[in-house]
Amino acid sequence: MSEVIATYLVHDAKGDLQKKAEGIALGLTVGSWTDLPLLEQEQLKAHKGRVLEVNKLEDCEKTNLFLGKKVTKGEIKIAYPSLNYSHDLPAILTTVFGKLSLDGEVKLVDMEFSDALKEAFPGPSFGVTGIREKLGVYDRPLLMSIFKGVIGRDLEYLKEQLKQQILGGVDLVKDDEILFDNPLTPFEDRITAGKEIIKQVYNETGHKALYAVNLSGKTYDLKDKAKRASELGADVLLFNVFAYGLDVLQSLAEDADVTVPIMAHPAVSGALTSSSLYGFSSSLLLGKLLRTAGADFTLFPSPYGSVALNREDALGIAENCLVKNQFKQSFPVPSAGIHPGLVPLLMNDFGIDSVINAGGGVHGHPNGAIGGGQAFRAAIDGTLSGISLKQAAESSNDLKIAIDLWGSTEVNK
Ligand code: 1AE
Repeated sequence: MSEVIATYLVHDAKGDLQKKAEGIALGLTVGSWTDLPLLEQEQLKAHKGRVLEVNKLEDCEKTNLFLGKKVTKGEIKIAYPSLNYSHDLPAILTTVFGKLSLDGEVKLVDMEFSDALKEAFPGPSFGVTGIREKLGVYDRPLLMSIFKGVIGRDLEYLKEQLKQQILGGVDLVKDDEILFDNPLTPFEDRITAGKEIIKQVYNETGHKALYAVNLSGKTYDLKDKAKRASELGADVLLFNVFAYGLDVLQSLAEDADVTVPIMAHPAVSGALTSSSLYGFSSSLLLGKLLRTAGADFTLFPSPYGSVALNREDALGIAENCLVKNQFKQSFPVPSAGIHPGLVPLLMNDFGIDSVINAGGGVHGHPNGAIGGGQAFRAAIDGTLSGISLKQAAESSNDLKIAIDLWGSTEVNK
């Protein structure tokens, strides 16, 4: 049967989880049921939401105190027939979590799409394998750095910053998500300038890199801009998906004239995921749904830096990016406040198929962005060869300086 199965975490003051589940399943599909004449019940049967599971979870005193009432905590699963909605995310999300999202005590933790329904979605166009092929790097996590302090600066400044970062050995450089189209560094000029620098460094050193330019502006202008970026040979489009919507990402990803990988930034998503009581789980929103809608990369806060997700959530995102299914894999990109001393923890958690992403941890290095990039690369190589960061630092002064400045955490296996 073609359907979506939604899993919710619920907190019910009435203490009757079964009744709550039935109320949701009917309320979001055919409405009241038992009052209907039998003939109508028969006619509407195929449209009715079905409660599949109701599991009571251990009560949480902290939640009761926070809400100022005693609630019963539970997890419920409901199946929504795909007959009820067109096969697009706006219709599906409105069905499974439309008005229900306003309840304030229901969190959507997972959605399972039947195979027939998955066919309506593109998944990533390039995925982990396609990005690795572009770079020719197959055996280690990728390293990304971020333009920083570029607002109010001109193209020459950006070019120099890009050059320094790539010379440090990073594989990708992304725009800061707060750099929009502007007269000093217009979108198209950033693409052509970026290509020029990348080519120059490649000719000098043989090191390949990709630049992710921030695709921004009004929703209805995005497609034309993305197509133009493709014509100009942009490497990657950075996209603040949650300022627009998942369906906008999908329409870019499935457009045949947009021939560039898409990197999803999590800006604004915290408003949708941060509560333990309501909103979306991070693994669903930043993992499964971004991948389904076509993100080749998904950025999210790692468990260790300045803005941290809890470890279980961060691992859940990565799992949903990489689990084998009919879509290509998205690259998980644990980010925010990352420095070289965190590399063993990140590689232990996220493995080889991930991107280590750092802004301040590259630019804040006393030897500049070149030193920062090289410190990261030494940390990655050392961790891959099974030695401690302290040992790796014996042959990399940049790594030693980074560890002295920011500290390090080893992983004991
Ligand atoms: C979760 C996104 C991280 C990001 O985009 C960013 O700019 C991080 O900067 P740093 O590494 O914290 O300086």
